[in-house]
Amino acid sequence: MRYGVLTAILTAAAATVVGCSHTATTSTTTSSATATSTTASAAGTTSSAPTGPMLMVTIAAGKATPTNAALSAHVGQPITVHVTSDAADELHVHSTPDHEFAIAAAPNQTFTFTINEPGKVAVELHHLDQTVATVDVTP
Ligand SMILES: [Cu+2]
Repeated sequence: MRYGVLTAILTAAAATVVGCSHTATTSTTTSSATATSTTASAAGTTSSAPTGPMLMVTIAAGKATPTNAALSAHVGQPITVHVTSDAADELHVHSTPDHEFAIAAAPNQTFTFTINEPGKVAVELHHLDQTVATVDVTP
């Protein structure tokens, strides 16, 4: 007879967590077309930051690729997302702290970020509600 009470409590607890918490912290956008020059030429003089993984995202006619690509990176390693899109969207990196980038309807947009804590981090497109990649972050 007491099982009924227990079930009610568990049901209430399960109903709380839904979707991604959308903290409106606008992380400093140090991205866009200006930061592209260094990686292209290997003969550059400034050599310090090790290049991390790169993700190519394409958004066209309401569809995005890839879907949940597997990336791996180390803590603090720069991760680059290269986007070509025909629509505005929002790129959300579910790390702590999170990163949010505004995607324009334009080709060749580059966003770079780092993740400070180990774990699995989802990279989402908010308008299309799609996870384009999950980053496995190791120490
Ligand atoms: Cu999100």
